[in-house]
Amino acid sequence: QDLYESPDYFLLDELLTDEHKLIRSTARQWVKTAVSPIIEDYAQRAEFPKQLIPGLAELGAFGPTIPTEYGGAGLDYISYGILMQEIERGDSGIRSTASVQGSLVMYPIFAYGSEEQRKRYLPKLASGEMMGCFGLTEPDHGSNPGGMSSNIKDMGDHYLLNGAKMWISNAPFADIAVVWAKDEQGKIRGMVVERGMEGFSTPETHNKWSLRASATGELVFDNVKVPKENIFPGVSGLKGPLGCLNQARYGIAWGALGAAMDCYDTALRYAKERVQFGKPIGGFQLQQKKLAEMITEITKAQLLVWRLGVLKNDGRATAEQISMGKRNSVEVALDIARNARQMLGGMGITGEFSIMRHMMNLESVVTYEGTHDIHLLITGMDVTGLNAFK
Ligand code: TGC
Ligand code: FAD
Repeated sequence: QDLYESPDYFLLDELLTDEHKLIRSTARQWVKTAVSPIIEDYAQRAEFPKQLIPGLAELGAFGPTIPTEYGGAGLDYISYGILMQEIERGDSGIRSTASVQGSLVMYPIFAYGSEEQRKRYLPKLASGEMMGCFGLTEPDHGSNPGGMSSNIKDMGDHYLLNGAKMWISNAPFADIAVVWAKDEQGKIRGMVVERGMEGFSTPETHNKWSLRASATGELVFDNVKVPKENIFPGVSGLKGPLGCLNQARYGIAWGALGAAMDCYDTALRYAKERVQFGKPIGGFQLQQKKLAEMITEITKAQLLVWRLGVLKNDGRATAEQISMGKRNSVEVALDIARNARQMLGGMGITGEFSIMRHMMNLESVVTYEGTHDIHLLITGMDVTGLNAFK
């Protein structure tokens, strides 16, 4: 028995396996019982609910596609997408924590790390015993990470790391950070920096109106000695961090739809119950237009992400297709959140309902992992062959 209505206008459940549906109902149950009752309070207080970490780990949300021999869940990409969808139905900030841990910390260690690095970090990250963050963005280099100024200097038996990262999810409490910095040849290298290393600090970012239940911070490196065995041997260049972003952006393409579905479900229920001028507001054409457009956009986006998942399972999804999926889902979700909020009138701005929180969260989701504009330019370049970035 499902816990609440879930839009499935085109019977897409028929495209899912029994395992996918089991993963979905398990995640849904967990979100309903562990996340929904507490999340508004944590968001209002701007605090990350750390007690959710073991539950996320148990669901397999940390490294869903990482092989089981390293502690990952060994699932396919549709399962990964479903997990992100259900978690973001609860809150984008909680999904962020899972995205960062799985796609931006575990994935690079798995894909670019040495066997020793994999064994040292992956099982603890999968179980949530160790938490990680991902440092790419800098104060002066957001959309253009290739311009980064963080750097490492070869000192013989170790590297000396200097620089700063900004807007880093999970930074205030992470045990390790996957950090990208340029070597003396100007090549971008990835490495694991551990909390406690001298010269490494993680000041928290305050006063966010968005993603309030997710902890955000800076990473500051002041002559940090990074042992050579902490550098990823398997990659150099911007394709290293961008390869991780493909993984996370894919999850967001599914995740944002979870937030959209929650807003739609809430608005639909409210429209049937709220009476004005003697009838439910859902009986007025203007409100029906909003609901009809919401379910249409959700359905189109569901089909897109499902197909993206199939391509990803086959190893055929391109970075450009993932960009289109991320951009479309977040735009759909943000439009739906804004319209759903209006449908609830004054009640829409309160914490009694989840819509305003989703709406504010999605303002970060539309910016991080590549802004709306950047993903449009990626599609533009793909179809024209012409680079409009610079
Ligand atoms: P460009 O010259 O195009 O490419 C440099 C090298 O990278 C390769 N490449 C990719 N590889 C894998 N996946 C991709 N998506 C790739 N895109 C490009 C490319 O083939 C090339 O390789 P090689 O071997 O020739 O060197 O790079 P550019 O400097 O022109 O930049 C391109 C651009 C603007 C698209 C890229 O930099 C970009 O995507 N910018 C947006 C930055 C971004 O998304 N930052 C996200 C930070 S992390 C984050 O936000 C986490 S939020 C987490 C949460 O809480 O959920
Ligand atoms: P800018 O790059 O300065 O962009 C400003 C505006 O200019 C945007 O509208 C952009 O679309 C536009 N613009 C930029 N370049 C072009 C162009 N060529 N053509 C047209 N328009 C352009 N980063 C991490 O590394 N790790 C994290 O864990 C992480 N978590 C985050 C959590 C939150 C809550 C937020 C808000 C951000 C997070 N980020 C993280 C950073 C995020 O990825 C960046 O904010 C994002 O990439 C945009 O960079 P910027 O903020 O510097 O904006």
